[in-house]
Amino acid sequence: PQFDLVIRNGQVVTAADTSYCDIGIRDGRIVALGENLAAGHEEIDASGKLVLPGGVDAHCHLDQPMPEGMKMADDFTSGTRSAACGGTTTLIPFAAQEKGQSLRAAVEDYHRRAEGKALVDYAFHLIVTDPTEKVLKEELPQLIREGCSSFKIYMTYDDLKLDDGQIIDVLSVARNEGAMAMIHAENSDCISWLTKRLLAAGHTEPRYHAAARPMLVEREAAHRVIAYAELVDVPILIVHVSGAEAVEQIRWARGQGLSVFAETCPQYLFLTAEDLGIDGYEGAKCVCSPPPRDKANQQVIWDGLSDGLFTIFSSDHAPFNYEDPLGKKPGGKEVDFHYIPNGIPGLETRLPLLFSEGVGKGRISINRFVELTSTNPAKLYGLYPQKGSIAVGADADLVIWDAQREVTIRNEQLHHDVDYTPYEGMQITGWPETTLSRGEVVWGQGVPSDAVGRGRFLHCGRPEMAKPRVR
Ligand code: DUC
Ligand code: ZN
Ligand code: ZN
Ligand code: ZN
Repeated sequence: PQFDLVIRNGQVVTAADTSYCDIGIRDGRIVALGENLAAGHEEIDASGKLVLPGGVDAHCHLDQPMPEGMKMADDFTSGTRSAACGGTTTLIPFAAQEKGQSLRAAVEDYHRRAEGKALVDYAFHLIVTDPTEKVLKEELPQLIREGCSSFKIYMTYDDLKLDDGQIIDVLSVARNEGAMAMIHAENSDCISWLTKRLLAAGHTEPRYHAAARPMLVEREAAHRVIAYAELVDVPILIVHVSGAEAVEQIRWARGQGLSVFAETCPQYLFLTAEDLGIDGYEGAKCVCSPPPRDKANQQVIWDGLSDGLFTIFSSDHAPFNYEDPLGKKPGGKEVDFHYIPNGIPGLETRLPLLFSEGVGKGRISINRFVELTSTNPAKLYGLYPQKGSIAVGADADLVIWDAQREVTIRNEQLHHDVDYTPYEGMQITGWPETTLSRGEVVWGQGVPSDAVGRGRFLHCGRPEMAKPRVR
C-alpha cells in the first residue's frame, strides 16, 4: 500500500479550517489529505470523531532538580505518558540553570534526564538564573542557535529571580538572537513583605499563600517587564496570567503596538483562592503561583481566551505529591504556606478541561481551541509547521477526539505519578480516544503505549513571533 496508515471519515480540524477528509501517513509524516485515499497498511475509522493536531504543552515541569528535601513526582516517562493519554504529543519542559552553574551544564544534565525515557517528542526551554558575562555572550547565544530558542526568567523566588538590570541584559540577548523570552511576573519584595507579616500574625495555613500574592504584585511586575521589553524592542510572553490586573497591562501594551504575548492555564479557569482554604491543609493541593483568584477573574480569563488576548493555553504541570514527605508536606508534616512547593499537576487534563468547558459550553470555537493548545505554542517556540498543524509534510501527531464521551475526573484514572488532581470529581464531556505520535499509537483503547524512549528531542528554530517590531 501507498500509506502506512490512513485515518478515514473524521472531521479534521485545524486552527484555520474544518473539513471532512482522509489523512494518509507514511514514515511518520502526513503525506496526503483527500477524499477516498488509497488503502493503508493500517486504517483507523474516525467516523463521528474529531481529528485534531496533537496538543503542544509549552509549559510543564518534569524531573527538574529541586532544593534539598523536595522532589518532582513526574519524570520524562510518567510525564510524557500522562500527556499522551490526554491528547498531547509535544512537551516543552524546562532546563533550569542553578545559580553558579553554567547554562550548558544545566542543558546537558537535562538531556541525561530525558534520554531514552520519553514516549512523545519534547523540546527544552532554558531557565536563566545566573546571567554572567559568559552566559550572556557565549552560552545563551550558542544554545539558542543549537535549538533551545526560548528561555524563562523569574522576577520572584530567591533562588531564581533576576534583578532589573539582569532582566534587561537577557532581554537584549533575546532580541539579538531571535529567542522568545518567557516571564514569571510577580513582585518579589512585595511578596516577602506580606509573607513576613502574615507569618508574624500566625497565619500559616495554605490559604495565606493567596493573601501573600495579591493581584497587584502580578500587575506591577507585568507592567515593569513590559516597559523593559519596549526599551529593548523585543517581544515577550508573560506566562501563567491569572486575572484582570495583569490582563489589563497586556491589553494596554498591545494597544501601544508592542508584541506582548500571554499564556494562561487551567487553574485560572477552574480554581479560586477559596480552594486553598478547604479542609485545613487539603488546600495545599491547589497552591500555585500566581494563585487562583475568584469567579470574576475566571471570567476575565475566559474573555481573553475567546477574544485573542491569550496566545497559548498551557498546563504549567508542576508535580508534587501530597502525601509524599518530599512533596507538599516536606518532612512528612504540615508546613507553613511559604514552604509548600508551588504548582499543581495538569498535563493530562489540560485539553479535556478546555474542550468541555470552552468548546462544549460555546465559549470558544473548536478552531480557537486548536490554536491555543497546539498551533500557537508550536509557532511561538519555533516548532511549526513540523508540529501544531494537520498539513502535508507535518509530523503525524494527531488526536482522534471523542466529543461525546462523558468523564468524571478521577486521579486513579490519570497516568501521571502525582497522588492527586485538583480537579477530582469534575464532570466533563469529551476525551481523546486515540493519540498518534509520528503515526504511532501512543494512547488507544484505554491504554498508553509502553514504547518508552521513542520520543525525540526537538531542536526549535527561531520563532517568527520573536522578531522585533523594529521601532
Ligand atoms: N512558576 C511556574 O512556572 N510553575 C510553577 C510555579 C511557579 O511559580
Ligand atoms: Zn512561573
Ligand atoms: Zn511553570
Ligand atoms: Zn541536540
